[in-house]
Amino acid sequence: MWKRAVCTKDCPDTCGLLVKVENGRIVSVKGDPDHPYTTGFICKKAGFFPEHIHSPKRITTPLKRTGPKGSGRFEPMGWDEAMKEVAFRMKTVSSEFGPEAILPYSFAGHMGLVHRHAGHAFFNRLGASGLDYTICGPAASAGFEASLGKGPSTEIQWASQSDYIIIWGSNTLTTNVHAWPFFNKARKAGATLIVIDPYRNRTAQEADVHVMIKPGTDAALALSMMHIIIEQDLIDHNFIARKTIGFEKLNLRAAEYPPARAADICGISEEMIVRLAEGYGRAKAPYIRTGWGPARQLKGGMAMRTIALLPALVGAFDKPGGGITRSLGGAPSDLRALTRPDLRPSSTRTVNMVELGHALTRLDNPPIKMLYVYLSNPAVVAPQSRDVLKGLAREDLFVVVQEMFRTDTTHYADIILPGASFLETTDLYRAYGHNYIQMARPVIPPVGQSRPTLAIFQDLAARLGFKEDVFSLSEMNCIENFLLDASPFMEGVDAEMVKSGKPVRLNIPPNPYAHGFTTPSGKVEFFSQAMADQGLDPLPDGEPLRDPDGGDRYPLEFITPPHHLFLNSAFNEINSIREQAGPAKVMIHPETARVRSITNGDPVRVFNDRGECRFLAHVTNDTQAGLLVAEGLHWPSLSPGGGANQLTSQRLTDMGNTCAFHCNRVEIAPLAMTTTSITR
Ligand SMILES: Nc1nc2c(c(=O)[nH]1)N[C@H]1C(S)=C(S)[C@@H](COP(=O)(O)OP(=O)(O)OC[C@H]3O[C@@H](n4cnc5c(=O)[nH]c(N)nc54)[C@H](O)[C@@H]3O)O[C@H]1N2
Ligand SMILES: Nc1nc2c(c(=O)[nH]1)N[C@H]1C(S)=C(S)[C@@H](COP(=O)(O)OP(=O)(O)OC[C@H]3O[C@@H](n4cnc5c(=O)[nH]c(N)nc54)[C@H](O)[C@@H]3O)O[C@H]1N2
Ligand SMILES: [Mo]
Repeated sequence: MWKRAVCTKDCPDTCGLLVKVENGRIVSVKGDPDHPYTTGFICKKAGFFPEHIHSPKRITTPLKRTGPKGSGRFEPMGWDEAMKEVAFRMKTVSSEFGPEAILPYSFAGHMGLVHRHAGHAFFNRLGASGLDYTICGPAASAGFEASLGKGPSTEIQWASQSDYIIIWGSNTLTTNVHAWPFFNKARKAGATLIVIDPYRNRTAQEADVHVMIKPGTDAALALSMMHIIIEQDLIDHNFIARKTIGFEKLNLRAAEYPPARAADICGISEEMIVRLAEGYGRAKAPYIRTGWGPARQLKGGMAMRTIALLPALVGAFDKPGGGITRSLGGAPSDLRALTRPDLRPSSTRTVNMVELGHALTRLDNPPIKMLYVYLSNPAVVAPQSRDVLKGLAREDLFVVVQEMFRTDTTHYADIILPGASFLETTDLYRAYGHNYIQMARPVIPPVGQSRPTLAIFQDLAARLGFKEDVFSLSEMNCIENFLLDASPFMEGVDAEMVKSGKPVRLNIPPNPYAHGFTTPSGKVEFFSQAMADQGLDPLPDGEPLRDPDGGDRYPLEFITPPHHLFLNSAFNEINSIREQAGPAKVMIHPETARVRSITNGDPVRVFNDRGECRFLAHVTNDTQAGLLVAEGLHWPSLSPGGGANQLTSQRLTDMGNTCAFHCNRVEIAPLAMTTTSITR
C-alpha cells in the first residue's frame, strides 16, 4: 500500500512523497506526482529512506553510558529510568548552578513545525539558557531584509518565464533540485543561465556561463554590475523613482567600482563583468536565485543585501519572470503559542549556537553543566570542532542526546534517547523553497521503543511538575489550535484539505515584490537608515573581509559546501551512500597542487590554527588557484581525518550573527610532510 508522506529533511524542496509499506516496514519511496512543485521525482538521497528508517544501526531503546566519557560504550535502559535520570539531573543542576547551566541544542533534523518546536516551551519554562538558531540562514535573511524587507521572495516557478537566470551561490542541482525543471523550461524558450560560484559545482557544469568568483567578493561584483548598468543607462527610471530610496547615493558608491577594480577584487576578467552587467541590464525579465553561499562569509549580510538591490535597478520586479529568490513559504501562524517565550524568566541569557565551542569551554556564571541535544549533530555540523569536542568531552558536563543513530555527538552522551523518525510522527510542514504546506501522518509506528520529540518533552514536563496546557497537547491539537489559524499566509487555506494530507497552497503571490516592500520606507532601500542605526554602512559596500586568523601563514581559501549524497551530516549512517560518496576529498587547482608537490589522489592534511583534517587530494580545474573545496560533512568517526569543521571558525557574520562557514584560510601539505617543508 502506498501512503502519502512529506520529506522532512532540511532542504528547500520539502517533497511530497509516496511510501510503500509492507508488513509494517517501509519498502519503497517515490515522489508524489500530485505535488504541484516537486512533481513526482525525488533526489538520490530520499531513495535510501527504507534503509535509513530500518537501519540495523537505528537506536531502538534508551542507552546509558557504561565506559569512560567519549568511549562510546553504552547499554540499554528503560524509558522510565532514563526519564527519571534526565529529570533528576535537570533538578540538581538547576538547584546547584541555576537553570541557565542547562543548554538545549537543536536544529533541523526534523523540519515539522510541531516537533521542531516541541522543546521550546519546555526549556523556556525550565529557565534554561536560550539558543539563538543562527547556524544557517539569518545573515542571508538580514541582508535581504535591509534591502527588500521581510517575507517570502519571488517564487521559483515564476522564473520559467525569465529570459536571463543568474544562480548566485547556490548548488541548485544538489541542494534545490526541484527548481531545475522550471529553469530548464525558461532555457528551452531561450533563456541564458549564469552561475556565479567560486568553484565549478554540478550546477555550474550545466550553465551557459560560469563566473568563477573569489569567495566573499559578491558585493564588489554586484556594485560593478550596477556601475555599468547605470553608466549605460540600462536602469528603469520609472521604477527607481516610484519604488526605491537612495538612488543618488547608490550611484556615487557604484561609481567607486569600475570593472577594473572589481575584476581585481573578484578574480575575474573585466570583460566578464561587462558581459554580465549588459546581459542582466538588457534582459526582458532578469531573475536571480541566490543560495546561502554568499551569506556564509564574514560580510555575508552585506553581500546578500547588495545582490538583492540589482532587480530594483532594472525594474525586474514588475516583469513576469523577473525577480529574486532566497526563501519562500510562510509560517502558518505565530509560533509563540507553541514555543511560549512568555514562560521564560526575563533576564535569561541566550547562547548563539554558532558559538557552542565557546559556550562549553569558556562560558561562566554559570558554566554549562548539562547539554540537551536533539535534531542536531553538533560534533559534526558546528564550527571549530576542536572547541566543541573539547567541551563535549568534559567530565563535569552531563550530555543527553536524542537521536535515531549513533552519531559523533552521541559518542559523548551520558544518556541517549531514541527519537522517532518523520515517517513515524504526525506533523505539519512548511517549505523554504515553495509556497505549499502539507500535513503528514505516521506511515508506520515508531521503530523499536523510539518516541516522537513532543512525547519526550511532555514526559519530562510532567516529571518536573509543569502544569501549563501546552505540555499536554497532542500533535493534532498543536496543529489545529495553533498552526491552522488565521494568519495572512493562511487566508483561504482549507483546514480540511490540509488534514487530508494533500499539499495546500499558502496565500502568497508568486512575486510578492510586485505588491510592495516591507522595509521601513515601504520601498527598496539603496540607502538603509536601519543599517546606519546598527552602526553598519547604510550603502552597499564591496570591500571584502577575509578570515583574519593566522595571517600569511595560511594563504589558501577553504570552503565547505553541501555534498550531493549527504544532507548536512545526515545519511552518513547508510553504508551504501558512504560507499558511493567515498572518502573525504579536497578539490585543489593543479597550480596550487604542483607547487606543493601534491598529485591527484594523494593523502593530504589541511590545517590552520584552529585545527587540521585529512583528505584525499582531487586535483582539478573545477576549482580556482588558491581555493580548496571540501564538499559535505563526513562523520569524522567513519571517515577518519577530522571533519571539515576542524577548520571553520566561530566568528560571526556582519548581520544575523551567523556562521561564516565558507570564510577560512588554510594551508595544505602532503600527509607525510611537515608544515615547514612546504615549497612555494
Ligand atoms: N544534497 C544536499 N542538499 C542540501 C544540503 C546538503 O547538505 N546536501 N543542505 C541543505 C541546507 S541545510 C541548506 S541551508 C541548503 C544550502 O544550499 P546552498 O545555498 O546551495 O548551499 P551553500 O552551502 O550555501 O553553498 C551554495 C554555493 O555557494 C558557493 N559559495 C561559497 N562561498 C561563496 C561566495 O562567497 N560567493 C558565492 N557567489 N558563492 C559562494 C558554494 O561554493 C556553493 O556552491 O541546502 C540544503 N540542501
Ligand atoms: N562546514 C560546514 N558546516 C555546516 C554547513 C556547511 O555548509 N559547512 N551547513 C550548515 C547548515 S546550512 C546547517 S542547516 C547545519 C545543520 O545542522 P543539523 O540540523 O544539526 O544537521 P544534520 O546533519 O541534518 O543533523 C540532524 C540530526 O538529526 C537527526 N534526525 C534527523 N531526522 C530526525 C528525526 O526525524 N527524528 C530524530 N529524533 N532525529 C532526527 C539526524 O539523525 C541527524 O543526526 O549544519 C551547518 N554546518
Ligand atoms: Mo541550512
